[in-house]
Amino acid sequence: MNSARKVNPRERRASLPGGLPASGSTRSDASRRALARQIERLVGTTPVFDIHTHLYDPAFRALLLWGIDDLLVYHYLTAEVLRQTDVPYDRFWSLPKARQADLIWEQLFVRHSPVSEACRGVLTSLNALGLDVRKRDLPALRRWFAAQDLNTYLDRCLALAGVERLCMTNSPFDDAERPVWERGFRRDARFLAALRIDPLVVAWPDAGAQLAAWGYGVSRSLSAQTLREVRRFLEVWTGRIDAQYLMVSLPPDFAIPARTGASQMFERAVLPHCRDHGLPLALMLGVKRAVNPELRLAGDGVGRSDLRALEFLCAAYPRNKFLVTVLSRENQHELCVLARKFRNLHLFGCWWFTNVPSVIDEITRLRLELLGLSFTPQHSDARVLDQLIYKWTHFRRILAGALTDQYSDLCATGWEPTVDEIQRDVSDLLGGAFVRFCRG
Ligand code: RAT
Ligand code: ZN
Repeated sequence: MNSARKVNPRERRASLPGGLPASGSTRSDASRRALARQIERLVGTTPVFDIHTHLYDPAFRALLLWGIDDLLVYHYLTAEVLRQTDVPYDRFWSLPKARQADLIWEQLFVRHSPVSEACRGVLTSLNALGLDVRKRDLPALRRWFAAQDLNTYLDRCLALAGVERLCMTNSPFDDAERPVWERGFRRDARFLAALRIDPLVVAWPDAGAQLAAWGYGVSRSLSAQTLREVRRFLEVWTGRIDAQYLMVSLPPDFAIPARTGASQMFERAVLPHCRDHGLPLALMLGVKRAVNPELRLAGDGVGRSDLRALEFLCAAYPRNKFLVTVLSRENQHELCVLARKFRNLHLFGCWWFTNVPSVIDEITRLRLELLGLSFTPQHSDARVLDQLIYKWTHFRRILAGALTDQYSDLCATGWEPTVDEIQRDVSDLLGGAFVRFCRG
């Protein structure tokens, strides 16, 4: 990966089509193909800062998931397999991971063609790793993964995905994760932290009971003393993990200002904390948790969010920075319009159910048309290391297609983007704009 490839000035001018074609469509088609190739190369070789994943620094050991069985039992695939079989839910969950993976392989890859985005993704990753997917040989795949050394494999996955740095999702409320932070460890500089605070906002007073057990002087009611202690908790964890931003996912009906605990928690603890530390707050809007609890992690759904809450936040708190993604396709246009109104709002990612090629293509084009380059079009949300490969391979292809159309339209006006200009723009889209927003 080389981000700022040096280009000699002659190549820079020569390699791009120059404005309106002088004569006939042949020149224009050739110009467009050259432009497409150039953009494909730049998008394909620019390193990514993946701003939201569920991967862990290797120091967290077993929490960093990788390999064929974890790829297969990804919750996007468990949702699909539990439609294809009539295995009772509790029977499925009682199976060991490898047997769940067997069932998923059999049902979603062997008995039916693996055309869904989550299925195809497994194959993209395996293929990029040099494995022969035509053989449909799961035991052979397992043998290959069993022979990998994690550290070497980690480097290889990051290189194949073109990911330079990534943000984890770090929750002090997670009993597996918390003790690792408390013990301390040597950080891998490629893995940055993001402080996830859902329970504080959506599960008070249960979260308060946790804080009390950890020695914070909180009560059930959000008294001034309790909110001070919540802020102390945020201080401690922001410092401990060196958080790049705070993050929360919210249901479609989230409202603010409102006479609710969540609203108070935001206005009197979370937002002041973020302001004091100059940290953005990432809001992931529109998730309906546990629509079908029998599916466990795969059981969440989507609803159209009331974006008046976000409008209020951006307008009432101009000194706060909001990183926002919405889960509902129906919210995407409204969200772009809001982002045009507020410079403290940075859109990111095609989240979860919108992370499928047809919807990514639509959302990315809409954002380019309405916002230019001041957003971050994608994050991977990878939960399994190897997924980075497919999530970014698939996305880069869509981004290159959308950019080719945008730059072609520019060329048609007589404006000639240079290679350096396109490289600058692509670097912004793949992390640069995010970094600037966080610093600004
Ligand atoms: O996309 C996912 O993996 C979801 O399960 C969620 O984790 C979501 O991304 C989230 O961060 O809440
Ligand atoms: Zn996520």
